[in-house]
Amino acid sequence: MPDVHRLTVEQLSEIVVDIFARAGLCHSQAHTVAAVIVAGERDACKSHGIYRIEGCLRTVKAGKVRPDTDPELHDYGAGVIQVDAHDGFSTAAFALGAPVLAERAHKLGIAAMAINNCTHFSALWPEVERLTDEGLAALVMCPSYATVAPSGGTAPLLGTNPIAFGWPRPERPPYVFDFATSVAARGEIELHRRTGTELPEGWAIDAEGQATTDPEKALAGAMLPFGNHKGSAISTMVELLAGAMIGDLTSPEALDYLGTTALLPHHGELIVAFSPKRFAAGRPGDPFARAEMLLEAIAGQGARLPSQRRFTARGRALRDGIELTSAEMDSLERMRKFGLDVVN
Ligand code: NDP
Ligand code: PYC
Repeated sequence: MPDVHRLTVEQLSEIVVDIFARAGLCHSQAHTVAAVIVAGERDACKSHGIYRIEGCLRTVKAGKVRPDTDPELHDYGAGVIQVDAHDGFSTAAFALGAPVLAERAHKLGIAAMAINNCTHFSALWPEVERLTDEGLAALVMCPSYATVAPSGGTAPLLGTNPIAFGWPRPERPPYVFDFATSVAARGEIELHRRTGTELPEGWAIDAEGQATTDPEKALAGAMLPFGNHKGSAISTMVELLAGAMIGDLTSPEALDYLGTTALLPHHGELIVAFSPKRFAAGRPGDPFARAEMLLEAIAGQGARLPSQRRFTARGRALRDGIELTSAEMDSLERMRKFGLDVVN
């Protein structure tokens, strides 16, 4: 018999919210954290799905994230708004600030939101899609903790520093890309470690700076930026804009603060929203129609657009349910029953 359990999005959400509520998360934290984790499973993004719950619980237990805090919005009517997460999860801070960010971008053409003092572990596309749903283009980025060697370097310094972009499309899912600026997300390496599979070549170096395909050695050594010096430079930009510029921790500082990569990183996040209508005002052509010509030309060559796999997985999950293995169901049940006692 196949080892597959099918749950609806609502069923899985109920379980994950319950786990977090029992672990002491208040309503806003539990619901927003559960939402991104369930969205990860729904969209077949396993590196940021239910396996992250354990890390959340460990970070709560270590006292490095406040489970019962509410974020605070600082808005003076300008193009930059700030949300202090008060050492809670970034997801609750984003949920508070997103409507104000969207309103401001529609009004001014461009607006930015800095989230400070947050624990951040999630994929960025749920936030990008929140803004493309409002007809806005969006750019989101954050540091992580020092686990990636700069191109030409030999030791961890940069984070896996994700960057994501979204463009709204009429009558279709948005154009969205979202990736780590390392060759792969650290979550992917952890999943290889758990399944005992070798890494593809070129992902990481060991503690002596030698190339390795062993996930244990990679985790003890350093990951590599994608595209050599190009990924390294984009990753550095993320440190500057979403770390130094917003007055929050860079990846090396985030690692110093935690002292370990076994807990989820604490730092800030930068979200920029653009109104294509405002930028294109007075210029020839409709920006959305022109974008369609480009995107259709890309797809017309047989190239797949980023997020296409994810949207297909979402459609399947909404139709047939989210598939989890018995081991995953057991793990959820254990976390629900024993809460913070399941983690050290
Ligand atoms: P992937 O390499 O799996 O995917 C990156 C992007 O490229 C996705 O948008 C993906 O779309 C797209 N893509 C993949 N293959 C193709 C292809 N052949 N043609 C066109 N597009 C393609 O992502 P990563 O492993 O780098 O990152 C995974 C997640 O980890 C991200 O969501 C990121 O935000 C998150 N992350 C979070 C961190 C944090 O600190 N919070 C740190 C690092 C990563 P599709 O999904 O449809 O395959
Ligand atoms: O997968 O690289 C990663 C990651 C780091 C923090 C959250 N996700």
